[in-house]
Amino acid sequence: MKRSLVTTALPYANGPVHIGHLAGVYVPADIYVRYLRLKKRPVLFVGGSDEHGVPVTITARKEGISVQEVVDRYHYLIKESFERFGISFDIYSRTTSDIHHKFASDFFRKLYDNHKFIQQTTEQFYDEETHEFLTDRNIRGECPHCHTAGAYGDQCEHCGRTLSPDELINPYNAINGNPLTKKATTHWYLPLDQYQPWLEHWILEEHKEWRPNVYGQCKSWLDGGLRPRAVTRDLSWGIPVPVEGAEGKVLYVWFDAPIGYISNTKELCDAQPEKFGKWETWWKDQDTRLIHFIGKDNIVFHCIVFPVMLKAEGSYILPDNVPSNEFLNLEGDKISTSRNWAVWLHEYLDDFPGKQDVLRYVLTANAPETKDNDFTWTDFQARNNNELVAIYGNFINRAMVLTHKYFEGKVPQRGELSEYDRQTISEFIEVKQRIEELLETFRFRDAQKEAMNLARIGNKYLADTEPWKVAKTDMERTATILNLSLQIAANLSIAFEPFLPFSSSKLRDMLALNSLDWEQIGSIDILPVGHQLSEPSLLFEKIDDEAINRQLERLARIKEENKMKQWQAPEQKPLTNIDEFAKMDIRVGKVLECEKVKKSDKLLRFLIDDGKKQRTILSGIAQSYPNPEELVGKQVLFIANFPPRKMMGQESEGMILSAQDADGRLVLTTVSREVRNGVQVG
Ligand code: B3M
Ligand code: ZN
Repeated sequence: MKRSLVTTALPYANGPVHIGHLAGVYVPADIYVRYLRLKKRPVLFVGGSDEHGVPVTITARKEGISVQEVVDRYHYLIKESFERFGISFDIYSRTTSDIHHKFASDFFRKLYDNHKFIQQTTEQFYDEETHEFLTDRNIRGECPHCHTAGAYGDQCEHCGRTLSPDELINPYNAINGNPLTKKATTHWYLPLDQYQPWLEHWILEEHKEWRPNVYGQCKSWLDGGLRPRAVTRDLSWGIPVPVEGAEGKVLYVWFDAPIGYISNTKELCDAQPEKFGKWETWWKDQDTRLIHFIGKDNIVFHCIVFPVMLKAEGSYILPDNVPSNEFLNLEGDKISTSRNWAVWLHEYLDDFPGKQDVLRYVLTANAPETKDNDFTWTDFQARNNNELVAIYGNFINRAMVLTHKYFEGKVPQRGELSEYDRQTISEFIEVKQRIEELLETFRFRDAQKEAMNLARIGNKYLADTEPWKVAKTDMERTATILNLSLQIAANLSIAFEPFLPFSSSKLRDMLALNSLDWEQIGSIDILPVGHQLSEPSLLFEKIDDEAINRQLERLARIKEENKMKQWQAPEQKPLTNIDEFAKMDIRVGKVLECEKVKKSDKLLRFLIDDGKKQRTILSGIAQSYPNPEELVGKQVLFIANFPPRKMMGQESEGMILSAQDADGRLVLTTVSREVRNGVQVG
């Protein structure tokens, strides 16, 4: 029997974790590991925080604290979030540990000694004052394309073009504004190109079973031709490059982070050898299958770069599968830590205490396994109320309550089975094999659907057989129905264990079921006759509109704040002149009437005293002024000499001037002191 080593991407300790992390990586991995454990197959589940890289250093600088403080704060927060959601790691460690530093350093040194790297010296941007080389993100300057100031060394956020720092006009240090010079620096590169033929065979020929999104991404990298990649950086935060003369250089974060999978395994095995054996067995024995759970932005590192590192080292096994998910969006928008567009796990638990399984359920039901998917709060509520509560919870509650009512909470004796009983049994008996097939092939969404089907079968069975009615005339039949229902409930507590571990354990408590044996799924003799059940309690609770609205309001608030934050004054238009301006007849007029145009949600109809006559002007600002009456009596600026034009069947004579605020709201322009109606502006 092959043993499985399951790893999950090491999240950057630069912020809390959110539902995207959980849905993409940690819940599927946890389902898989729990399943393997239930199948009694040897498995090791390794996680940890990625504490190197540039972003943590930027956060530290921004907040005026040390990098160590940043990674400490988030490492413990992330670790706790995972624990609270039942992600059952055997170890969750961190890449700042001494063990990891030494291990990654030795790994590098071995490749170095065996001449696996190429060494190259290039000219890079340098800050003479702070004595540091800058990463692309930390270099800013004028965009060579649209000439916006402050474009980043890797991209101009204004025109969206990808840049390299060399293209920037007058590059400067983004952190202190210092001008930059060029200086020569030496780095070590992993010659990926040399491994291209091997990778093509190993992935494209030998791993056709990988998910199409993973296989496809690898193929396109390979088709594009691989190039050497630098595995060192000029930075002070990280693992020092263990080579003479490499002072001030550290291992590139993507070089050391995947080694974290190995060093964390070593940390665990060294601490508890009797329980977990030797770390080498997990990493070097051909009977281990290595499985990396990751998000799609990490595919190249896990399918190409890390395998090349392992291959170059020579004594390691290679990943057997890399079940990577696509992305989960939130209410239609990409999840973003910097824009606070996320549902943070620690906040979710404050808002929905005890409802870990609800989130696990919804994230698996919507898992972005084959394409990007969307998390919405209304779907969350619907899945809880209509599936977990109405089907699974309802079934369990009825079975429990009725058994207490008619049989003092003891599992009653089954009599002869009816045709319908037999049909029900035959339906759920196949569920085990189907769930297994789906889990073995990493189709967690469908696997959970099968488990839910089992609950559906049970719920339908009770609804159809109506034991509460039968009990009036036939206790023997009632006993049979409830016995079967309780057996299905026991089945559910096992089948749902990988997906909803908290509810499964609660259900087993209710059923007073101590054992947990996966192989019993499909059996109708899990609970012996006369077995005393515990008191019933609700397995799931309804989530009301109020709780959902609170979440939606929070997101709406964040969206508003982001709009304001991201706003930038628009670029100046091309030069014009006084003659062009003089053609515009801009005047002041007083609002006499203002009302909504019927059947239009955008237009307001203004009646204006323009000093000579009353004129009607239609203006598309209704959404910014929900109470148009408030504008009556105000003086506004308008262009008087636009040709009249018809809108929604009414003629508009001119255009009222308004300013568009950062949040998109339109604000009418006016004069700072009352003037005569009809005066000109210029
Ligand atoms: N920390 C990137 C990420 O969180 C990186 C993963 C490392 S896995 C070895 O997406
Ligand atoms: Zn630009």
